Amino acid sequence: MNTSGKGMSVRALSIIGITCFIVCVLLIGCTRDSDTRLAVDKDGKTVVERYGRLQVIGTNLCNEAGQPVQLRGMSSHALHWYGKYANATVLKWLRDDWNAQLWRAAMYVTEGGYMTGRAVKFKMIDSIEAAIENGMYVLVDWHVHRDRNPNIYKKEAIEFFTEIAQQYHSYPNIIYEICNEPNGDDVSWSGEIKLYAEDVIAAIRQYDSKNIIVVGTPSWSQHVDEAALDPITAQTNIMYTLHFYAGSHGKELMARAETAMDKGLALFVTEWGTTLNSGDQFYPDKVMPWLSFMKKHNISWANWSVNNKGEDSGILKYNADKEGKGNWKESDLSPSGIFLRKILRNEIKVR
Ligand code: IDC
Repeated sequence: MNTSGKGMSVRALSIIGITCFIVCVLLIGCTRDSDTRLAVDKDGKTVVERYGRLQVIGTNLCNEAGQPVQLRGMSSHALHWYGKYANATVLKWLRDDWNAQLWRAAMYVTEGGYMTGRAVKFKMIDSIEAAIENGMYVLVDWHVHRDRNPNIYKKEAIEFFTEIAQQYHSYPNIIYEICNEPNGDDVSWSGEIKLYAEDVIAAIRQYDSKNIIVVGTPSWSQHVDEAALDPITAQTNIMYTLHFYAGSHGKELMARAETAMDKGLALFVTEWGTTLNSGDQFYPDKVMPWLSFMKKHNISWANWSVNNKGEDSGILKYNADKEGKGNWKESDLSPSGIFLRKILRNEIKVR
């Protein structure tokens, strides 16, 4: 009798033990999710309040405590065309309804941007102020694109970043992105981009010794492997830009990214699209492997982009939210917008 009673209790104990173990695993899983994937947590703390000053350790972006983090959020379209969304109301909407932790403010250098209209700088300032107000991180993007070689406007870039660093160095929200997409066969990493980067980084570091600086890489930020052969070693908290458009880029680019990480580079996908690199057509199925890849490697990202131009990569339908007020209904969103919102809200699971 006694023995069988003992047998029962051992069995009962082991069932209780296993159940506790499963519950603990689930709880740890959920805690990890709520810690790493919420713009605002259940206690009302914003991501910047929780993570503080970011730092690069090895190939990882880490919080102030040294734990790897993955930031996820949205990019603006060109601030001089669609700067109406660069305000605290839209960012709050992106934070609270979309669960976005990050805003990328894309300030084009040419194509009607900074070089021909310095007033666009105030859209950048609005973005930074809105991000600070909402406890979000903000990528301050010097959007080299058609101008190809960042050295052409290096003097202006140095002036611009010096001013931003002087004004905002005390805010952990700021992430400097010093050249979006250098491109062209004559614009190599060691011959052009690295030299530009070293000068701009030195200018920023005069005032801001800590905040992360992300450096563009050759061929529209698709050759992180070339930067990995000759990285910037004089400074810390440096990351490298990787860009992809899911309809155009797949395994080959992921392999290049892995090569770079194996060599010790920390990567940041400051821009990616659900479309072809032209911005057309929508490829949700081709996005999923990329999202898994970025989750696996803890690579932070911003999706292109918040606009109502009617392009497939834009999250708003043509002419929706003409004034930049946020408060979007599902009927305001493009297919890409509906998809992105679900990804950010963790309603589509990324494995
Ligand atoms: C595109 C915009 C488009 C605009 C064009 C101007 O989506 O509306 O007319 O710029 O040059 C990038 C660039 C980004 C591009 C985007 C899509 O960083 O500026 O935006 N893209 O083509 N790199 C790869 C794709």
